[in-house]
Amino acid sequence: MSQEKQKVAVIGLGYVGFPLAVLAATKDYEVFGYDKDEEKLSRIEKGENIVGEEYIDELLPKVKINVARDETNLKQCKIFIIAVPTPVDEKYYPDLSFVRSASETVAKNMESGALVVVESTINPGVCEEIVKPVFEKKGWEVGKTVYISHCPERINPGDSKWNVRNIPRVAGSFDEIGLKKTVDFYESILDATVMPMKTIREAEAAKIIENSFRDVNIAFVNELAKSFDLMGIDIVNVIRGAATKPFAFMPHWPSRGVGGHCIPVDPYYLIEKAKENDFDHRFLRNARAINNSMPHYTIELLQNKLNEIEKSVKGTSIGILGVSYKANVGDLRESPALKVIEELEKLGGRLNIFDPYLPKYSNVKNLDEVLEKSEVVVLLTNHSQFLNLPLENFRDNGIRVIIDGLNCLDKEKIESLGIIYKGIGR
Ligand code: SAJ
Repeated sequence: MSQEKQKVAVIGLGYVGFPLAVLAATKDYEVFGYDKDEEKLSRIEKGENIVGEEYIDELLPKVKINVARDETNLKQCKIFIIAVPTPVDEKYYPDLSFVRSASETVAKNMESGALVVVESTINPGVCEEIVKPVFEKKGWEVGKTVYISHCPERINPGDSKWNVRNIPRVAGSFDEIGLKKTVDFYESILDATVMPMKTIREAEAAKIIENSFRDVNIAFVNELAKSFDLMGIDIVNVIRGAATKPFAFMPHWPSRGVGGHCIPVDPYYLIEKAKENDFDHRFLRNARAINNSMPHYTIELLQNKLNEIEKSVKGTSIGILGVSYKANVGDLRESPALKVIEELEKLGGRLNIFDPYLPKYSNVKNLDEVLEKSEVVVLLTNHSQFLNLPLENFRDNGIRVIIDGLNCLDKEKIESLGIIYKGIGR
């Protein structure tokens, strides 16, 4: 008689929870998926790859994910993974309501001895101040009848190399038993190392600094881009040159701004948390302000180039190439393109918007239509489809100015075609 599989519940079946559920189901676990979104649940029941990642396509046919519509079905699980969103609100305050409500669902539907792992990105202190009290209020004793850990997700959407299987992790818990249970679980499903942290706060802090590191480095080159624009220096070439140094330099690239669910969000977790100790993360705040200024800076570049041809934004037909925050995915979260579009509309621009991954957000059918209808073009997402377009198409359609918000087009070639080109810092 084969040994009964251990049951794992994944709460939150998005770009983090769903790949983890699939991966665990390929190992010696029976997986139960729980999510508030009925559409997601029915698509999973139909065996659909709801995140669209290619490596999931290979794994999906081999697995079965039990969709738990009734939360009491979760009672049979011994391991609970919480992978719900942790966005910030319009004032950039962390919204932990999803983590709280997921914790309540688990605390109501578990049995003694369960392991609860929060994967969502949270600031240091959340497991102690938000998650742990939820379980204690339900009568569970952390370290005895429930074990609570944090193993921050590191999913990189659209990345063909690094994915839930092979990305190393860190893990922290309130006690040694909880830590061991957590490391054992992740080592049983990952082809990657799991570094045990000394405290749960260390694990919470690790993820926050990973992404804050990226945000401040992008802000660094964005500030350089503005300065070098005034000096007539091509910042992209300068960074390429600096990157020939084989140590102690890590290239980042200026752009129309920083979008996504992680990089522009996570630093605010630290900024807000530190305020409780009257500490001001000035450096992180300044980096956020620089990155948040880039959509407007992109418009200033457009206005300067329109002036060169005696035009203004008002009344000009402007092609917008890309709305997604990242290449070759259709994701609008914190997308800088949305801020550029909003401001251009306020200035009276007539926008022809096309994103191949976001047809609902496009107001023209395809790339050809954008070029036919537009006098100037602003590229805001470096989708491969845009990079593969022969540049002569811009000239043949009479495009007079190209603003390259991702510095991804061939500046020299475009200028040789008689088109005015401006990138971010080049
Ligand atoms: N961006 C720049 N310049 C850069 C890099 C990115 O302007 O040099 C912009 C992008 O256009 C995008 C935003 O920043 O709008 C975020 O880009 P990203 O490549 O960081 O993409 P994300 O948001 O998917 O970040 C994920 C993160 N993964 C997790 O949080 C688990 C991040 O930690 C990874 O470092 C990142 O992928 C990655 O390495 O690609």
